[in-house]
Amino acid sequence: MISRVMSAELAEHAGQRVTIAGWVHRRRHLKSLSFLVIRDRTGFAQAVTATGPPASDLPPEESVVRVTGTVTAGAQAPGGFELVSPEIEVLSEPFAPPPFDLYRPVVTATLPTILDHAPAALRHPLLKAPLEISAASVAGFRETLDRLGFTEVHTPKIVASATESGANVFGIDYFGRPAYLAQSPQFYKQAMVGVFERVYEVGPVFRAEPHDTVRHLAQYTSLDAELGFVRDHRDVMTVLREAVAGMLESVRRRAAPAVELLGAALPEVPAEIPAVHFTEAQRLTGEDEPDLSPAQERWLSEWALREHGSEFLFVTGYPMSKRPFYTHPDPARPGYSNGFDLLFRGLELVTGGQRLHRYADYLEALAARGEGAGPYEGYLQAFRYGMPPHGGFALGLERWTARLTGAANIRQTTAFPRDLHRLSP
Ligand code: AMO
Repeated sequence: MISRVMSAELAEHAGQRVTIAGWVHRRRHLKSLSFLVIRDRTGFAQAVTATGPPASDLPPEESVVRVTGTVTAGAQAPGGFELVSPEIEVLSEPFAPPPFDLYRPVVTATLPTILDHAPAALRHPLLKAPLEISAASVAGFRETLDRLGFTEVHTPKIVASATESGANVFGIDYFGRPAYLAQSPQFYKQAMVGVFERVYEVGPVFRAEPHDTVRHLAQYTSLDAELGFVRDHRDVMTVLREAVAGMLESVRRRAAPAVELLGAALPEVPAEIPAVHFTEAQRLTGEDEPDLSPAQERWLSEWALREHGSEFLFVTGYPMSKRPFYTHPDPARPGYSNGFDLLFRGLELVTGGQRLHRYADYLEALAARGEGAGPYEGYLQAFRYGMPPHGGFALGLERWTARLTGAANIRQTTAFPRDLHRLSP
């Protein structure tokens, strides 16, 4: 490693001559003083030259430099300490200026410009912050499920059949055979319940979404969990509540500066998240469509906040006709399922539920939908050999981060979004 002190540690080295390294965030010249602000992974540090070159002679913004100087208290410096009498070594000179000024406290570029120039643009603290919150959320998800006895699994993303409905699946040529990009690890996470009882996966999933919306991507990160020996979907909802609470706790602990920079208001997770049955949700919103519209989801979220003081709301018991064939019916209400969604701040964040677990039930469910078992043979193997009652859920990471940070567009919450139009960078 290049030997260096991190910017956040300068105070521990007061009076010493140390070396820091990072990117030139900003050059400035004030009277006879020139300032160089260096950005590293822990924050910012400032170097001051009293008699040195004017700002225009300092290495330009986004140069990668090593700066050796004496750590001295400086009231205006980030963290209260700065480097004086610096020697500057340039490790890499930028070939071109960044697409917009990365040092300005506000982002002056439009979203398309940001996305077109993501490798540089994401260095801006405001654009990096959602990614820090996203990373902290995943760490909290893993931590919580590890604690609850789950095993992390990694399942194939090249698969032989669609899981969530044929319509929005990407087809690929797999050595001359048709194959698909996985829309969800659904079948594999269920199979792995037969191996580990409790599993989770953090991975990419692919949806050929034909619509350009602020909440859909063609590739997103799915936080999936699946667990055996449940009584019904309510046990899954309890685990999901724990996972969400753990994600928030981790964001508070690991990403506090990003939360503060964005002014993000983090929600409280109620000890028990309020739940309404699908039919009750329809009654409340005064509509009886077979699915909930985005407008109904927004209305229900406002209702939950008003009536229950909760930014989260479970909607349970979706109609069987609106759920995939693996969904377990509600034994007490014909036509309705043991499937649920979790709404968060007006948006569907999670889908989950109890699954069928008997082989014969799968054959019957497929037949009822006019489908043969053929394409699902690989999947159905798990159920030939004994599976416990089980269920699980999938949480869309980018939607979560968007709702936490107040990002209007899901594209602001992932480094290199893929959508109808965007394949590069
Ligand atoms: P579903 O298809 O509802 O369920 O997806 C689960 C969650 O993933 C997110 N999501 C998306 N995020 C960004 N862009 C998209 N195009 C997109 N589509 C979905 C949402 C959604 O709630 N196998 C089931 C889950 C399960 O039952 O375990 C499934 O995939 O946040």
